[in-house]
Amino acid sequence: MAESPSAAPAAGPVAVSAAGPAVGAVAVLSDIHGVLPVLEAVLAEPDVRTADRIVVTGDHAAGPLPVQTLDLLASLGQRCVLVRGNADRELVALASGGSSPHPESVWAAGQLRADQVALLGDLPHPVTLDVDGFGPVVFCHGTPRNDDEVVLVDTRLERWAEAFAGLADEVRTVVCGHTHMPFTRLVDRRLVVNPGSIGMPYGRAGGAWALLRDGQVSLRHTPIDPQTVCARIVAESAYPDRAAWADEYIWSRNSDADAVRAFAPRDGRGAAQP
Ligand SMILES: [Mn+2]
Repeated sequence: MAESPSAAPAAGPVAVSAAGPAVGAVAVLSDIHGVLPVLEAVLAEPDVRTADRIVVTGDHAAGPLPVQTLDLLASLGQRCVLVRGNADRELVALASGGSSPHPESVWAAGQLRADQVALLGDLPHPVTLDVDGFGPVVFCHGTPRNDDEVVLVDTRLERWAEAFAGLADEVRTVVCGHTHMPFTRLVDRRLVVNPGSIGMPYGRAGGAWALLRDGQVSLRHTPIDPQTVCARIVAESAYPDRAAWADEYIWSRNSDADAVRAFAPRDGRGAAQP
C-alpha cells in the first residue's frame, strides 16, 4: 500500500480555556480516597516523577488518611493540578454541617483543617489543559458536565453524546475518573480515558493511573503489597472502621464485574427500552 502523502501541518490546536503553553507528559491519577501509601508508590514511578504535570481527577481525600494525602498533593506545588470530585464536594458540604451516607466521608470531613476544606472548596471542574500531541484535553471527574455522572466502558453512544454535548469540537481527548476502573476507548472519534483508581480499585489491587505523552495514552498499574498497605492504614489512620475499610478496598474485594453491574443502572441503559 502506498504511503499517504504527508499532510501540511495544521494550524495549532485551539486551547479551550486552557491557561499557558502546551504541557508535555501528563500523569493522570484519580480517586485516591485518602490512601496515602498507594499514592506514595505511584508518585515514586519514574514516569510520574518526570511528568510535566500530575493531574488528579477528583475524590482525593474521602478515606482513611485525608489530611496527609492532601498535604502530600499540596507539596507537589504547581506541577500538580487537582480537579474536583463529587466526594470532595461532599467533604466541603459536610464540613459546614451537611450529611452523608458514607461514614468514611463524615469522619474525613471532621479531620480536615480549615485550609484544606478551603482548598477543596476552590477546586475547579472540569479542567482543560493543552497537552503536546493531544491539543486541548478536558479532565473531569464523572463527565465534563457533571462530577457525579456515571459513564462506563460499555455505556451507550447516545449517553456519551449527551454527556459531551457541550464540548468544543477541537476537544478530541477527555479524561474521566469516578468509576474506579481503567479503560480507554473511542467515542465517536473522541478518545476517552479513565485511569482507574489509586485508593479504591475495582477488579485489581494496586495503583491504577495513566500517562499521556507524545499523543499516546498508556494505562499503567503500580503493584503494591496489600498486607503492608493495610497495616500502614491501620497504624496511621484514626478512622474507627479503618481495618475493614482497608481490607475491602486495598485488596480490591469488589471485582470490576460487580462494579459494572452495580453502576450500570446509573448510565441510563435500558431506560428507554420498549
Ligand atoms: Mn467519585
